[in-house]
Amino acid sequence: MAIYEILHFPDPRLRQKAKPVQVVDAEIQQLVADMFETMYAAKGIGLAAVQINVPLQVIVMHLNKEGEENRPICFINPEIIHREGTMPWEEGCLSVPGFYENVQRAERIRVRALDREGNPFELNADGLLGVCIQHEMDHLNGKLFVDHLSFLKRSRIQSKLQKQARLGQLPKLDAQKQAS
Ligand code: QAP
Ligand code: CO
Repeated sequence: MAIYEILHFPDPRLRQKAKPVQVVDAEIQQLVADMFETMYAAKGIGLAAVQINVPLQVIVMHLNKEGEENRPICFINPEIIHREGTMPWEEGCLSVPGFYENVQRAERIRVRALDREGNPFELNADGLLGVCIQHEMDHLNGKLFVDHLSFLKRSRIQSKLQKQARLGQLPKLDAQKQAS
């Protein structure tokens, strides 16, 4: 098991387009297990492989909503085969920490994918599950929820995260200075 580093917006590696998985073998199953571990450690509800710099069509999800569908789910090579309606939903993202904004999404979708054993399944989804699937599938196309916002909102989020990343590096620079 391993916990991966999650890339943060505006890292250009988040723009990679994920390739379909050819065979769900032991290596992919290890990736899925590591993605769950990484997502739980970061207290997320969904994670796409692109977010840990693995450009493959793999998504893990575990909604922590009481009473509802709350088992871990894995989607390999997912396709949305039906969508209807539109609605706004407030989204966040492990790659855009600290920011939450409304995004327009389909109200209801039907998804086809492979599970972590490589078996095909289909699923109808609405509410948080439906939104989360659409959000994670965007990642597989190199797209982030901030791309659905206005240029101004996205630019503000980008500069705040870049500033935070710079400040986050200061202690390391200090340590380097002290060492030299
Ligand atoms: C995608 O997002 C999602 O800002 C999954 O500081 C989110 O797991 C789809 C997280 C909401 C639909 C609705 C975000 C953790 C986790 C943060 C996540 C943060 C810590 C986000
Ligand atoms: Co995300």
